[in-house]
Amino acid sequence: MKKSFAWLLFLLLFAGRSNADDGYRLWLKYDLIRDAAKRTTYAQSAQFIALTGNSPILQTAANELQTGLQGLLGKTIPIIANAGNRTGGIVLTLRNTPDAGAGTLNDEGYQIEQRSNIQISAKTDRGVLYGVFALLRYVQTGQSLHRITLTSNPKVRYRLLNHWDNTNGTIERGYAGESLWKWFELPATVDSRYRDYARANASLGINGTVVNNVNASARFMTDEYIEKVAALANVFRNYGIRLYLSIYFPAPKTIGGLKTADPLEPEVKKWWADKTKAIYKAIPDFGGFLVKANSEGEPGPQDYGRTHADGANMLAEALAPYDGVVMWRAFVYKADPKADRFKAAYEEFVPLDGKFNKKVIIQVKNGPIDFQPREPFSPIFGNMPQTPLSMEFQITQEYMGFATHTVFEAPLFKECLDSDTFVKGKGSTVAKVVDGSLHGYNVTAMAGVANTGSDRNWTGNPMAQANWYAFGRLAWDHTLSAEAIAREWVTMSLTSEPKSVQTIINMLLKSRDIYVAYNTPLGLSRPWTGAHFAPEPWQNRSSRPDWTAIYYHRADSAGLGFDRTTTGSNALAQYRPEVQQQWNNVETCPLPYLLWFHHVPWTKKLTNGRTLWDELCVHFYSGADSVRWMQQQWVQVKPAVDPAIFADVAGRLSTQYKEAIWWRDAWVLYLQPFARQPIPAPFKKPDRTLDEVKNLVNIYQMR
Ligand code: GCV
Repeated sequence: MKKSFAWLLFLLLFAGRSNADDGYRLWLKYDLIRDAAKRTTYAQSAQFIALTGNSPILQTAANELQTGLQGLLGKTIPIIANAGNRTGGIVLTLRNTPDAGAGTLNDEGYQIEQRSNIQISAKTDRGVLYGVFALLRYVQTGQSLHRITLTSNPKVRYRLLNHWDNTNGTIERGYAGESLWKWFELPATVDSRYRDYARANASLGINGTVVNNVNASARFMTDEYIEKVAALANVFRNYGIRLYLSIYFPAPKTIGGLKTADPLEPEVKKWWADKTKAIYKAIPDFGGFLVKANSEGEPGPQDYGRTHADGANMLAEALAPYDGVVMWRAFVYKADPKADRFKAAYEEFVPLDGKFNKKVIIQVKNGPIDFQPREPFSPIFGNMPQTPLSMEFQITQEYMGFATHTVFEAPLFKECLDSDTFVKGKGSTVAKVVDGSLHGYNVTAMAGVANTGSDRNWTGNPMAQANWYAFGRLAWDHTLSAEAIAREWVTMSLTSEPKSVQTIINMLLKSRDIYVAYNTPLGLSRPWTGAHFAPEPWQNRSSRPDWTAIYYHRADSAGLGFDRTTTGSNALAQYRPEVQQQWNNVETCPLPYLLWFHHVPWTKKLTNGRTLWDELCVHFYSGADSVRWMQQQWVQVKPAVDPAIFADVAGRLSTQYKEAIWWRDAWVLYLQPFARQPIPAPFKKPDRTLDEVKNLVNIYQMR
């Protein structure tokens, strides 16, 4: 009897959610706060919303505040034009002069202060909108508004999602359905989901979106598509989000009828200038161009004997009359069997430092290879002091188990941002390069390759919403901890029951290391080919050497790993001596990076006393076992989480477990003949053969 009462109480207090949550509302659920006393306290400070000023974004801010509070407090808070002498409300104000109290704010920052009213002030309407979402977050996470005083400025200026979406509705590396953009229907039909997409992003402070794939179609430069994207931009604008386009470098030829796309040819320059003008006519706040050129078969300026700088500067000149930028990607590598792909981007870009137009930002992936589960930071960071560098993270889980595996990426993002480049002495972190504080640039950016799609819950795996959330929050403020971000997301999206919140946070924070352990431990990388999902460490044939698995792990009878010291490719020389020192000695190199930089004998004793082979086995086996642990953790939170979401995640975790064992078996069975070592106790030899695992992979790769 007593027990059932307690259970009922628990449900009343914490199960603040509607039935059968489909995940659509993301972290903007705004379910009624069950605790009436708390509700009353919040309501006392939110008796009205006063909106001084007038702009579509300010109106959005007031409406969002009203919608959020309506859900959380269960009543409609009136929006009024002026607070006058009234107290106990929330006042949204634009303060343009620094002495008016917003002196410490940058253009998009906000200040929240409780005096007789709660004042949300900012220099721009976007700042007010971000302040509104911050206030709602406070309430959603149960924090007190009493004497709240909060000032927050975004640390980088351009905070963007990059969508790798194609004209036919597919998404390159998308695992949550089709593209959100319904190109066949646009511009006449404007799906209401575009607005929901915009508000989710605005709630995180994301202020730009590149809507099409970097492997771009020239069609986006046609009048037909400019009209379509303009319809999207019209929706995004009210949420402070600017639209950008990826461009196909030879577009002047393919759709412009020119004989060349040489960036130094006057007719090519004119074509881009005219095209840019047409885009701005349709989209006055257009953000600019994102470019993948001379990369993985995409054409670019080098096809005409020109440099990346020539190409980027030509586009920057076209953008000169407007407030737009060029984001030129540094993801390049040539098919040279003797070269080390690790070094390629640095070799092409660092010599161009100082040669780019001031409107150009070079967009650099976090690591030197390609979004691996764990990579050292790209050595470009810190080594182009005269060029703004943007961080490109991948939110979509191309190499992280797609939407099946639960991998919380905030620890990965943080690991890279907090890495020390030492370019200006200790403390010269990658984050300080990206936010411009190290080299004094004010054109700063961070981009995340989106994991959104047409699935009702946006990201396929409900837990992957946390990665979209984490990217946005870190783009705003890279000093936030992964734990703080996880806590916000869990509380707003899954449950507010304290024990369950903690259990899910623990699970999320460990999930990335768990994935690395069964997938690519100790600094292994790219054991995949085409699909980027199934293990294929044996893969030794491809159209290019750096698209085989053996190129990366280099397993042989002597050992495992890629020697990037002076006896090997010497890629380490691209880092400062202090960084080199951390990694260049096999005796002291931290284990997570060991095989990135060293070819290590199988029986070599590592810093923890185990041999390399034994240590690998510990990772493969304990990694797979830890997925079991994640399943157990998830079961514990069942009473506190929506049943539909619970079941969805539970199903994915069970597949993840099966696949983790698959990964473990593939690696162990493939590597053992090289290592010629027994599988150490207490681990058991896989109960299938290497051929059986290979067969599974072959079937997986079939159409
Ligand atoms: C958009 C990797 C991915 C490609 C992607 C490329 C890039 O190679 O597999 O799908 O192309 O990175 O970032 O340009």
